[in-house]
Amino acid sequence: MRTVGGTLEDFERDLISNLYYQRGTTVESASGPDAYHTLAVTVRDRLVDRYARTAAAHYAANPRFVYYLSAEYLLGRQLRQNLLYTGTEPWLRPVAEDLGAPLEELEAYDVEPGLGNGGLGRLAACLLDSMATLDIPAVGYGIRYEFGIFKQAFRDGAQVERPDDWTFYGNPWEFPAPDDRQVVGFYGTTARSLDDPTGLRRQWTPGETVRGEPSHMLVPGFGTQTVNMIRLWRARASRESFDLSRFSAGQYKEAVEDIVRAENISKVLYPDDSTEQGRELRLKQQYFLVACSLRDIIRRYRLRNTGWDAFPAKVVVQLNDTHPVMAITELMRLLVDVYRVDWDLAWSITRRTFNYTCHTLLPEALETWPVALLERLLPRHLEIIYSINHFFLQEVAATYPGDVDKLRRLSIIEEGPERRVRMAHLAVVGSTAVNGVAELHTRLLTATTLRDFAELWPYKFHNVTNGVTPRRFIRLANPRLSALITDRLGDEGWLTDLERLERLGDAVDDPEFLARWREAKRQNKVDLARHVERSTGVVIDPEAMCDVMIKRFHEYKRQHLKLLHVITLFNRIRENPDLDVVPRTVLFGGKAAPGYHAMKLLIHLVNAVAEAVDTDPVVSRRLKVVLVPDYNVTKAQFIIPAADLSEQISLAGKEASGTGNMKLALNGAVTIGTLDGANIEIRDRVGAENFFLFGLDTAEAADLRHHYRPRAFYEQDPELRAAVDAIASGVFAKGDRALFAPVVDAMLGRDEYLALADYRSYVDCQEAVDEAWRDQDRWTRMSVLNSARSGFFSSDRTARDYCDLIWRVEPVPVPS
Ligand code: F58
Repeated sequence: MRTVGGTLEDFERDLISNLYYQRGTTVESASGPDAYHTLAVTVRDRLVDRYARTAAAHYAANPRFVYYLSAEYLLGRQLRQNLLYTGTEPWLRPVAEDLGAPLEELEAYDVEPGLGNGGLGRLAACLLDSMATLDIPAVGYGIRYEFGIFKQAFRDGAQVERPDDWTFYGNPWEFPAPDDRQVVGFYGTTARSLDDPTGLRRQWTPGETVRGEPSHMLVPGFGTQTVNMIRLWRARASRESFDLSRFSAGQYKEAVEDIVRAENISKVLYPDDSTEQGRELRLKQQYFLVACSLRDIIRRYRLRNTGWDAFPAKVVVQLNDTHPVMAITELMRLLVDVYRVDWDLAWSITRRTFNYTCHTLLPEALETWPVALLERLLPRHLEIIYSINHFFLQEVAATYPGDVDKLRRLSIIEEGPERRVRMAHLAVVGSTAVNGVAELHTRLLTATTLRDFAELWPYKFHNVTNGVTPRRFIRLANPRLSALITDRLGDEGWLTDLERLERLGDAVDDPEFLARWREAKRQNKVDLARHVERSTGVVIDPEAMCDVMIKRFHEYKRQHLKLLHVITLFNRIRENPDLDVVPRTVLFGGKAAPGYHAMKLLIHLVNAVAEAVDTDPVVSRRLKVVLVPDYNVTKAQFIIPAADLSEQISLAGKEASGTGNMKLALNGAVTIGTLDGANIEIRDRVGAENFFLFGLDTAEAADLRHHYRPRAFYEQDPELRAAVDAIASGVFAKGDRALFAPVVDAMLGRDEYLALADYRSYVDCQEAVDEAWRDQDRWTRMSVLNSARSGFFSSDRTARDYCDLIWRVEPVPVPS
């Protein structure tokens, strides 16, 4: 099915033609970017026919569509993916030769669109991939940030952020669609609608308008004909915004002011939710995304449908966290004010249209917006929120008569010195279904963060455990292991039916298979070593255990706990140079938000420890520490296949799910982890004997928090003390005791995430890891079983769960 018609000769002919007519050049004089761009459009064009047939099939079937609204997408590189999905992958080498461009160089131009921060953005990309693969009619909506997630570099070990100018060479994967542009308003005033006696319909006159210009990227399914799309909006000033008279008068800055203001909306992805700065711009982004997307959704709905009654039957909107939740008020505004639908009917339509996925448990990560800001920026939406809240609280009061505290807790408005709108509450009130992203997460969500809502509407809450696409995260990332698996299982069917990996379980008694498995891992480590040496200069030994911690830097994820372990190993080897230790390469990857000073300092410390380890002749033979710069999807695809040990060490009850944990297990890394997020489900499936468990569970952590004294742990445990003291002593800062003092103070002061409490259990568990590693047969069996039993964590299963539990959509096959 994955053939696209045509032969290598056709492909080569198109390539030369595209090079000539699109880039205006020839093979002899083509530059690297010319070659890349030409190859990209030639591959892309092979998806266009499928895309057109998908649109036709959808038009004919008039099905229910899933509209995925997300402020973030981390799509990863497109070239290899689209080669694979069009069946042209084997041609890459001959074609690169034709173009006279080394493959590595071609790939280097394939810049990933970093339109997201971390797991939430990558989950969106995995779900789109799976929906297309399952023939689900779906569109992803997002923002086409001009600058994506910053590029991370290190200066003397400290993180510095550089802008991500990802479209510098152009983006061959997108199609502009200027005909579908939309106009969005901000600020202004509202007034009564004279013909509406209820006062619920009002008129908004915005004080500023901005144009949203869409472009789309194709989202092909694997092994099927469906090609869906992701539509990204870019903010532009309306044409009238350019003040020609001012320009002519030499007032250049003033002449373009409005243009700059408008275009700032899609200028940059927010890497941080902790600073006050730019809050208004961020809210503008959020509203811009939902306003453009809803207008587009309505436009699409009206192509085949009339009236509003059928709207929820044809449209289901999934809100990826609270960032697009203003869509609830925007749909109400459009229905009530613009299309003159009665409030009650509009509300019923709205609630049946939306669903909300929550991705956190940290109360500080639940978005709220100051009422005063909304009043200025989106005055009509604030009125609508007040009305929604009014009717909602009436309902609550009827259910719990006299319970004022309940009203206060449930209200969409948070009272206090500064009144704020609680976006998660608006999301729950305005949605049919609310879901957490792993079983523990959903349980804790309904028991703590959203408990009052879960009591009020228990039927609204669901769990949909996250997943990852096996196409990108094993087939593309790890071709060696994929080939071995395909060889063992007979065909590539496992790529769309990942539970078939289970059959690898039989192979653990086959020494030849185990040897091939181990060899694939070793080769992957050789490749990784080459990358690491090129990007950091550090030479790593492919025979050493590859111990990997890759994720955003955040206190709750506890990179500092891993570092305490590293320093403990460092101390042990220095004290006893003959100690029999398992050689390890500890590989960190991740960015810290630019305003998150504690985590930036920790990054600095990781680099400092890495240097201390590397420059110690005795230690460096057994231990290496590397912080791979600028961790992103591309780097993940290099690192994950080489990993032996997967570090999933967040404090229990803090990580909603994690998805890196799934990618690593799927690629045969064994996890050391706490009972947190999806670790629990991974352990249940791979078997307790193939998982290194340590640390407090959620209930124990919550208990300890009440009377926690980190110093007590520090004082009782000499190794812990030595590790903390080493940081305090300045050995990692050329004697400067002040530099990393805040890290020590945070540990010994509050130690918010109980790292010191979990230290002993963690370090001892690492001993058990070493012991297992020493028996390479045993380790390889564990590795195979981790992979074999990870089938559940395919995002195809996740997408199916959403379809069954929440979306109630059916596949629409696209004919060849
Ligand atoms: C992540 N959230 C969760 N947020 O932390 C992770 O456990 C989960 O597996 C994943 O979502 C997918 O469900 C996450 O990535 C962000 O990136 C925030 C976006 C807004 C700015 C601050 C970071």
